[in-house]
Amino acid sequence: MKNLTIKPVAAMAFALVLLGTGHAQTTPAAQPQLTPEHFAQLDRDGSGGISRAEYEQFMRESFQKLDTDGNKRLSQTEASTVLTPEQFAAVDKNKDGQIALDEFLDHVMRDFDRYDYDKDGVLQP
Ligand SMILES: [Ca+2]
Ligand SMILES: [Ca+2]
Ligand SMILES: [Ca+2]
Repeated sequence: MKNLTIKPVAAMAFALVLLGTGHAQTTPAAQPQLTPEHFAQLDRDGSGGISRAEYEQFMRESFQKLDTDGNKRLSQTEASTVLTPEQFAAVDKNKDGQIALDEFLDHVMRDFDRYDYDKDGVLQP
């Protein structure tokens, strides 16, 4: 086992910002730190782990919060609090300059799978 780092969860940048604890405005590329408090907010049912469903639900809500004009797409401006231009380009698969919900979920759920080391569908603290 080499990977002993405690969850450098990239997508958690979204979470931290939307939980109001991040400082992504000034340091969007900074490695987010998932504290027990953040974890507890994502773990809706208090099971001690973050399931795919809990994660997806949170990310859907996050998307809606970021989408300030409600057009179901994130512009660079709307996403600027959580994504660097490079990250935005990576999520914007079809390169139309907007992040649609499916592009967003595709990206964050891939992160979920990446950090779910034991592949049991749940992120443990
Ligand atoms: Ca849970
Ligand atoms: Ca929008
Ligand atoms: Ca797009």
